[in-house]
Amino acid sequence: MARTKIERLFTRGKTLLLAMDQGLEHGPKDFNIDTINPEHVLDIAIKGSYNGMILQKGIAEKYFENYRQKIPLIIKLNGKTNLVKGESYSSQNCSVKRAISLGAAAVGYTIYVGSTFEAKMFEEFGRIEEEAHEYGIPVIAWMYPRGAAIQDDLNTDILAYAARIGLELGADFIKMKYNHDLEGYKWVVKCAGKAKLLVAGGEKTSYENFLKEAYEAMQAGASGMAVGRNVWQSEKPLEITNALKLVVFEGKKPEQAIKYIRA
Ligand code: FBP
Repeated sequence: MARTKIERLFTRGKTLLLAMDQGLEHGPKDFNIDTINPEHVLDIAIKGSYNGMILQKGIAEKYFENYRQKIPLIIKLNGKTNLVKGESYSSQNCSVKRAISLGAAAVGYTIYVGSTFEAKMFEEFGRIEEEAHEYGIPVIAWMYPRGAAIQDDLNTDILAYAARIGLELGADFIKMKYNHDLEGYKWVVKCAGKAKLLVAGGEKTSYENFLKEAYEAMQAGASGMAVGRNVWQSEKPLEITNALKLVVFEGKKPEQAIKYIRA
């Protein structure tokens, strides 16, 4: 088995990834006349020196060629729309081999922990994890508790369980939501063990809230963030990026970092 190259996604042991798979997950409502063009968001990723760009394969195929040398690519191998109701299942739509031919430095896959389709996602993820590691690339698992069995998807014990499952299944990175329980989240990070925990951004909120969330996540021991809407839906995507970098890479407090966003 090849040695998994995870270092290329880090800056001084931490990472900041930009995600743009929301067109599939949520639909065009997340975008405006500028951000609907993938190149607009890719330019933010380059100018902001993100450690990686998360895309579905269709966007990578048609837009990533000119960015190939500039930023590591992470291909999300599964996805779903928000049109289908009921138990959540995110099906695989791209192979590891195809992702690698597109230049992927890592691959990602969402598991809805607690869904009645959980076993199916474990199986798909198991195959992906083995194949990706054969090629020597890391795997990011979006570990999202969701389904009728989950009463509170942000419950600390549930998040801790989801993080542990990610470790047990072989993920190198576990991407999950933050639940504003700083002390409890330290346990969540511990449960992820040697898998690196990355916090997802979520719906757009104020700069203050976003930076506070990032700060708390880092205080809890997270290895970084994988964010989307809070950056590219912002009127000041590069300024919020710079503020976020101060928090993630330099441990600056939110009230210090926010000064870098001009009024
Ligand atoms: P955001 O920072 O915009 O929330 O993006 C992170 C992410 O994990 C995306 O990769 C994905 O499209 C989205 O969140 C899914 O979130 P949800 O399933 O909660 O709608």
